[in-house]
Amino acid sequence: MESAKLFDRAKKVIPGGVNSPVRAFNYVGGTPVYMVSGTGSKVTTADGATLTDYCGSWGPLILGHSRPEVVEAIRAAALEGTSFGACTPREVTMAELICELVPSIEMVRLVNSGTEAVMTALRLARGYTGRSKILKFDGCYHGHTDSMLVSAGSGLLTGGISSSAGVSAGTSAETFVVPYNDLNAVAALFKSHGKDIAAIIVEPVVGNMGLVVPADGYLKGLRDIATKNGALLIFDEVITGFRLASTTYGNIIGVTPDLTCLGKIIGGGMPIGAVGGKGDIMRQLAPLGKVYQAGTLSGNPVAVAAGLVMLNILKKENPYAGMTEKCNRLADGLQAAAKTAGVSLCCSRFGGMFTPFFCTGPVNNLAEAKHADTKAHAAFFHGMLKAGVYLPPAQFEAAFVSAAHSDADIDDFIKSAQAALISQ
Ligand code: HOZ
Repeated sequence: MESAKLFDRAKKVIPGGVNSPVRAFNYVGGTPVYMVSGTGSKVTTADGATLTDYCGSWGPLILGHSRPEVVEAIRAAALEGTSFGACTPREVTMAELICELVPSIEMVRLVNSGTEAVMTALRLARGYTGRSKILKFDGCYHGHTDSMLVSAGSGLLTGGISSSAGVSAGTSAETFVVPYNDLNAVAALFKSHGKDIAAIIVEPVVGNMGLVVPADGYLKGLRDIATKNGALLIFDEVITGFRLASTTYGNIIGVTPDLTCLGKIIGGGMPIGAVGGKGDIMRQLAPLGKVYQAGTLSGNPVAVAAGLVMLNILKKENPYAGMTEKCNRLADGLQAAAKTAGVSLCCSRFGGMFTPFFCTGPVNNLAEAKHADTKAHAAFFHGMLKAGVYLPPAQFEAAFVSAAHSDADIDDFIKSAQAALISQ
């Protein structure tokens, strides 16, 4: 198998053979599948297989792989020049479009990834409030900046690493952690430490402990507590921004964060990120203010070209109801297949996102997510892979339905799931 051969070569020169840990398949067993191309909902592998892809580069391929208009924008931008390390016209249009689509974002700074967006948001929150502590939630993942690796989700969670080595005790001590979906825990923490907390950061809908949906009133409750205590509220919408509508989730539900972090989702598959929010906070950034942030590739013209075209297509075509409908049908079909097979399964779903948790559920927080049987998940992952369906290779991740998934894809998913679950 070509993938296995590539992985053997990779392990000699790349730590663990991968450039991002979840890809190593350590959590499902076996060796990673190497992707060589993708069109619409399908990817082809180095082994010559065609798979229906529900990982979608972890969210940003809302229009599917290689949407022609996006590819053409990348090609045209690259012909004009791949990087200038200087101002370019398109970054202005991109910033204007983000501010138009997300009213809580009055000003925006483009960066290169969600991790960078979060780093910048935290620094801004500390600079603006003059406070040092940040509150995050158990199992939420905000990229790999040091202080956010405490009790983090995604690859750390799946790998059983509660906090990364190499993060100083001093840095970890700046992060408070409480369970997600528990306003009382937040209120209690603010009672004892409210004067030190610069910001609450949250994935408004969590994708990184598997998909976990906020309880009614939870995000509004966070807003109220932050406001009452002079702390900022940061929504990490690296997964949810433009995934549920052509705006942020905060805007959909009418809860206004002070800052919003966006990531790969605004790049149409190219590396990009952004942090935006209230003007008086954003104006603290250098060169206007004293909070420093910089980057040669920030606002890279090729990434911006791809993102602009994708965001404009999303605005025009509004594919969200269709994605939600397909995702619900997939999740219902999966749930029914599990019932028939006698497998304990709770399929979380929200818009075009889903996670099959292998436990009875419901899953409202990390403690409940951890009830999932990861061995059953691994068996399901491989059963689906054999049937030509590619899912995120870890239990504690969200999967994605794109606008390019067809009704036939969903039918095929359900049929494959029925067979995979019966043989578990
Ligand atoms: N941390 C990402 C999932 N939430 C995985 C990134 C990747 O492996 O590409």
